[in-house]
Amino acid sequence: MPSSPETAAIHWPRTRFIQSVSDARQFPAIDLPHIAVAGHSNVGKSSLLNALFGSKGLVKTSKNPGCTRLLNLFEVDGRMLLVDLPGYGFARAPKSEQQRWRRLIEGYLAGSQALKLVLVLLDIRHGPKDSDLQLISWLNHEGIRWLPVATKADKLSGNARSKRLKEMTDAMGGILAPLPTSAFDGRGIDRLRQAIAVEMAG
Ligand SMILES: Nc1nc2c(ncn2[C@@H]2O[C@H](COP(=O)(O)OP(=O)(O)OP(=O)(O)O)[C@@H](O)[C@H]2O)c(=O)[nH]1
Ligand SMILES: [Mg+2]
Repeated sequence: MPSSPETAAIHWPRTRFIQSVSDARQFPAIDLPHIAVAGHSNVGKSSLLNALFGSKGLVKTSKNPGCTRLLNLFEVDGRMLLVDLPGYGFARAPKSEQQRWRRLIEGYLAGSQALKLVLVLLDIRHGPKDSDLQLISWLNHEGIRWLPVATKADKLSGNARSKRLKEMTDAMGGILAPLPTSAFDGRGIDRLRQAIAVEMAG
């Protein structure tokens, strides 16, 4: 039976770590479309990747912001490369380090021909910050597709969650509503795999 985006999305059976790079020019020559995971430091980028991969420890996470300092590349099922980016906006890091991260992230996002989709992660407890809105406006300007993803959805319930999602949608221009996810209880993870499969098929 041919696999539709929906059936192909349910599992990502073969995920492997490829390499960490400290400069976007060091990317290995692997001819696969890229999906990057972007967002503030500590928003839950690496944890979300572990949830998508169905693994506990493939991607390193930490309660301390600034855990991911390089671009970490993962190949999923021979179909795509997932790129875990360092977080932006970690004010306590030394200025020189912040600048290095910024150059690394921007160098990658601006220069990658293979980049097909950016997951823009937003903590459900906070609205989008200026740096998130700047990223979104830049992605729109460059014509790079992006999907908003609300992380840590286990932290808010019921009305508070719906209200926050609506506020986030409005702040981002009112077109795309963030998909609520939790790396802790797994909600939204299947739907996110499906949304990615649909984007990759389109
Ligand atoms: N409650 C809750 N906590 C989460 C969730 N996802 C991540 N966290 C916590 O948030 C903290 C940061 O998680 P990471 O996945 O390392 O965040 P990151 O965005 O990769 O951080 P940097 O690499 O520093 O930019 C850790 O303490 C995680 O346990 C979630 O879905 N729910
Ligand atoms: Mg990380």
